[in-house]
Amino acid sequence: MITQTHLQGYENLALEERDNGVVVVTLNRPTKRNALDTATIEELVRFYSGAHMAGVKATVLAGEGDHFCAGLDLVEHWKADRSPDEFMHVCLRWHEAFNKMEYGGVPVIAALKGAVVGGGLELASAAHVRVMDRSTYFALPEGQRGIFTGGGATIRVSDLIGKARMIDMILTGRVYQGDEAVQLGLAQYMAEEDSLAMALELADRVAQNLPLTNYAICSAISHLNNMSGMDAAYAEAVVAGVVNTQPAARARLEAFANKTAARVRPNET
Ligand code: 1HE
Repeated sequence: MITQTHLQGYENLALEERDNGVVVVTLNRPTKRNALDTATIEELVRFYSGAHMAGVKATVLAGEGDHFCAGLDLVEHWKADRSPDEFMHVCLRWHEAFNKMEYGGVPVIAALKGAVVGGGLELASAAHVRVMDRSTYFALPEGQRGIFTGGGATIRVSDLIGKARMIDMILTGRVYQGDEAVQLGLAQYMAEEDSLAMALELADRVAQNLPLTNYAICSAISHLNNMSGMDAAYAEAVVAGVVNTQPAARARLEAFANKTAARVRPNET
């Protein structure tokens, strides 16, 4: 049961609770191609900061309209004529939001379409799973706009596709799309029909995992990857100590021992 107050009071995000603890979080400024203004970032901070405690089991992150997200709201940024200090703090709020997504323990499955560009790609990179479709394209137009990434692309996009490709994207404005984008790692799935439908299917499956297991997958792995190998191995053992002995896991282990649990089989070809 999700705490209902946690789903109320949003203007730039549309939240839809499904019956299995999954919440669809939709960027809801289609006339602005879901560009990220400061108000949207604050709503992402609020939602993802409290999602685990509110009982959300998984989220699908989507965009209203034809495009997932056009990145930083360039018009707001231009009009505000910010000082370096002000824009540093804008970026720190982006990091707050995206870190809450990546490290918050609640699975985030992004349903991508159309433009996933600039800060839109930084947002998508903070999701745990990305599903694209044939309309989806990825770019970092910052180089051409006379600016620089500030929402984590230097880290997360580099993690996905490697530093050299990330540098090429921002330097030359290179666009990736189609199967090549999946092969490079910008998305894990290509939906031939509808990325939202596939993301919902994945979220339904993920929501059946035990919450503590998902918490470890969607928080500990990112933390462990920031540590030295020795420390990560130690911390992984500690996490496994907690997760692998959780009482809720005993029924699942017993089902395997009793041969009533599903076996792992190859996909049908
Ligand atoms: C926007 C934004 C935006 C659209 N900020 N308002 N991001 C970019 O450089 C991408 C900029 N956007 C585009 O290239 C295109 O808008 C799209 C390819 C995404 C969509 O094209 P299209 O033809 O469907 O729409 P449009 O006519 O360009 O825009 C429709 C409206 O959305 C229009 O507003 P209107 O009030 O004149 O109707 C646009 O101004 C508005 N719009 N994109 C503000 N980004 C922490 S650092 C992060 C650095 C970055 O993210 S750099 C931003 C990169």
